[in-house]
Amino acid sequence: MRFVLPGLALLLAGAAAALAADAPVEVVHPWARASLAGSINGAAYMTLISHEGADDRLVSVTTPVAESAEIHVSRMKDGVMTMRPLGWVDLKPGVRTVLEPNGVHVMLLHLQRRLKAGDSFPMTLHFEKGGSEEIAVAVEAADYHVGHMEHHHQ
Ligand SMILES: [Cu+2]
Repeated sequence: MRFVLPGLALLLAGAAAALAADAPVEVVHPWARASLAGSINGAAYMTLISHEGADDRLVSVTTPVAESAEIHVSRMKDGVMTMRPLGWVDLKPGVRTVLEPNGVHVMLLHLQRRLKAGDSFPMTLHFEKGGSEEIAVAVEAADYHVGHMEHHHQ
């Protein structure tokens, strides 16, 4: 057994590399907040790692779960969290780009249905060079992220 485990680890590492090679941009833990009562918008987050040899950009996002999806960035201004649209998200080869609460996020405008914890929905990421990538976004409990709920459009 002593010698089997390192071999297995190598195999798994190989499998992960093969998966990553299939998609130019690796998407780690795509998730969205469960809808609060009365909320019509939502937000999705993920970590992007480009495996291309050159810079790329996430330029747009589409999903059937919302009327439209926009790339936004949040920032604290005078004690209030505000956000504005970003034209794109820059990706550097091999560098983790994190979309997270209080930072860059995918804004889901006019949700077509309530997002419930445990559900998932499809989303397509469009990259400037890396083509398009279909992912499944997991819906996670909203109360897990209390404190990041203040969203005001400028
Ligand atoms: Cu937003």
